[in-house]
Amino acid sequence: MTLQHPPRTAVRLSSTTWRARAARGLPDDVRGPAVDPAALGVGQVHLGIGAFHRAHQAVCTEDAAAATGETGWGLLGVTQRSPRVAEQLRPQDGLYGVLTVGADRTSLRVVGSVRDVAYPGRDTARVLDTIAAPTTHVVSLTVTEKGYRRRADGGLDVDAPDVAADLAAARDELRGPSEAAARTPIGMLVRGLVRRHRTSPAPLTVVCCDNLTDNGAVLAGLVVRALAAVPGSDDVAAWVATSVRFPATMVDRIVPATTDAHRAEAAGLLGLHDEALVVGEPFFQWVIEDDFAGPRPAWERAGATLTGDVAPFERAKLRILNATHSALAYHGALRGHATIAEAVADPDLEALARALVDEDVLPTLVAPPGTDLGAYRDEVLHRFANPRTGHTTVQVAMDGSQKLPVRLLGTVADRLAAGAVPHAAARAFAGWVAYVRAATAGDLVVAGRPVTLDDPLAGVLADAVAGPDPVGRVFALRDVVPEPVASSTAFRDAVTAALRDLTPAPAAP
Ligand code: CS2
Repeated sequence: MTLQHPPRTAVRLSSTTWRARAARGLPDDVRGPAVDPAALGVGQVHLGIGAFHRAHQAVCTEDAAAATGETGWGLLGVTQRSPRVAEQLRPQDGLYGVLTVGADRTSLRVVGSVRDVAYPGRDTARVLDTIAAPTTHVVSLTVTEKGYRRRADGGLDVDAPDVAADLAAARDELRGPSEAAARTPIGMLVRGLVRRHRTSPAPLTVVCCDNLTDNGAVLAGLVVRALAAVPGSDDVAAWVATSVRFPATMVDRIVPATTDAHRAEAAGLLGLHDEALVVGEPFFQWVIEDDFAGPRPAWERAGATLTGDVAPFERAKLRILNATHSALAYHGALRGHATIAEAVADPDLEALARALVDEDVLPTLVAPPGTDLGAYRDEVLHRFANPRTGHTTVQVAMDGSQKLPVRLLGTVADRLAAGAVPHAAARAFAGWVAYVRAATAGDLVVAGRPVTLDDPLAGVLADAVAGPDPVGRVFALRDVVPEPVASSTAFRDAVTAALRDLTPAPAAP
């Protein structure tokens, strides 16, 4: 049976329709906000209000508020380049559903912690005012790897026109409010910090929730670099050094793109149409460095772990979960598998994922306290196998040039430093090169649909893989393959050999 998008006449979720719905009684598998949304004031600004944040931190923030009874932890969510999420959430008074799809149970929860949504193209002034407000204590981010605008050496790309425009606006902001629309998340953050310093320099905590190694320190470094490029901002930089904290975090929940079938399923449970629905697996993990400049939601009362050292959790998650995810996505798509669940059910690909972890990743890791990494690997593969998630290989395959250096090449560098050639990691990397080549040549069809390359470096990559030595040309891209991996002949040869195995031999004449 094909589930259809609910009819346009279905009543839309909003605070009024939700109240009426709840008054009629809810089925066991549907629940409402844990707090009264109307009673919440904004205490946190979130940059990058995509599906991941709404299915992860926004839920935890609401549960933390419910656990303590505090009413100051509502969220102002900020979109990135498009107003779409604002247009989905505003007519719904910020309410949205999270459809949790377990292998054998589905449930729906309406979340009310997002109290306001802003689109930088229109609402930059409001976002800056809210970052500066003394009632705001936390700014958090999920803007994806590419959102940080890092150069190959990890520094901020201050010469990129949009970053430069934001830094010029930050300079204006030193003298008074600059209302120019922010063009990058880092620009929005830095301008917000300048405004806060100018107006009410209360301490602030900036929580990076993206899949980057040492994400807190990385973000702090980008802010410092940005301010160094803003003449006259020394006082702001000194205040940031003393009064703004950047804890590291590890976030984990598989959040596939919402489909019409999900919307229809949610509408069936809720009896209301939800344009802002997000979907997640049952698993949830959030490990946060306990390093805050001021108040924070009591996230530890809502399932998060506050700890002194996030690094072992973050390394294990990036190198086991995210790296095998990518390997399954590229190799899976090349074999025509539409979903990660189908890919991991393919015995060859499950063997590749296990080899990657067992041979190359585990020797580079220190187990986080209380964690058995073998059991963690099995749990991850079990989560991937959940057929209800519907997470597509093509979704995970996106932005490989930004993701692989973080999730795979650290493992490679560590293995090479230990004198080993990481052959399983080479196979994973070769899968990406083959995927890029097939997608840019127009040769990749998954589930009957042609796949094009979705990557900020798509043009450069297409050029690199079109010629006779794709691996050598990709290794020459310093934005993608940094030293010392780039100069390892052994690793390059292993990738070349693995790519050869992935390339069908030309048909006999
Ligand atoms: C995935 C992640 O799309 C991807 O690159 O590997 O989004 C993954 O689902 C999350 O990190 C899980 O926490």
